[in-house]
Parts: sequence; C-alpha cells; structure tokens
Amino acid sequence: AGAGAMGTSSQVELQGEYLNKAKISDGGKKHRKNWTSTWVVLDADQLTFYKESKQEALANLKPGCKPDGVALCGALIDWTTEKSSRRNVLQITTHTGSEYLLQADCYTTICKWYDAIKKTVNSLSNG
Ligand code: I3S
Repeated sequence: AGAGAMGTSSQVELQGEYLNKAKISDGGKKHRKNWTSTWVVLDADQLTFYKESKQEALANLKPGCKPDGVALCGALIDWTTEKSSRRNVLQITTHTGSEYLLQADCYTTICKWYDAIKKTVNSLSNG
C-alpha cells in the first residue's frame, strides 16, 4: 500500500518489476517508437512509469515535475502482435487516443500485468 503518485492516496495494486515501455502515439499523433526499461506502478486508476523504483524516483524527482502516467479510465488493453516484432507485447490505448506498448520477455510476468490492468480498467468502467 502506501500513498500513490501525483498527490493521490490511491492504493498500489501492482509493482515490482521493470517492464519495457514504448509510447507509440500521443492523442492520436504517431510517435517514434523508443523502448525504455521502466519501473511500472499500477494503482486504482492509473499506471505510472518511473526510471527506478518508486521510492528512489520520488526522492530524485525535481520540484514541480510529475512522473509520466497513464489514466486508465476509459482505456482499452489488448495483446498485439502487429505493433512490434517483440514477443509478449500488450497495448494500452487511452481515452484520449494515446497508445503505449508494454513488454516483458517473461510471459508469466506480462500476463500478471495484463490481468491486473484489465481488472482495473473494468472496475473503472463498471463503477
Ligand atoms: O515499429 P518499428 O518502427 O519497426 O519499431 C522499431 C523501431 O522503433 C526501432 O528503432 P528505429 O526507429 O531507430 O529503427 C527499434 O530499435 C525497434 O526496437 C522497433 O521495433 P520492435 O519490433 O522492437 O518494437
């Protein structure tokens, strides 16, 4: 548990791994793909990407800077084999039309994330 990022008090649902992340479009505008390794934290309504573990990242954050995050309300999550040649790639499309890819070489790891994100997205649309 613990306080969430961005001044919210959201419960952390899942963290504990570095995943590969690429943002491929921003509000419908295509981005050049750039895979980076990122520490991902899922809480009740968003994913947040940190360069290192959340604790370190928050300690190192410059005043006024926010970590990069993805609002999950109204988002879609799906597996994709078309957007990357990598294996185990999932795609998140936000309600504003931004697209993110997340990937891990370990299938069990990425499935755990897929399930948890899907559950969060569903809980946000149902309630
Ligand atoms: O979808 P793309 O454009 O084939 O993605 C590849 C490129 O982003 C490539 O970088 P350059 O833009 O410098 O060519 C990356 O190195 C590759 O990893 C990307 O493809 P994968 O299949 O790894 O997502």
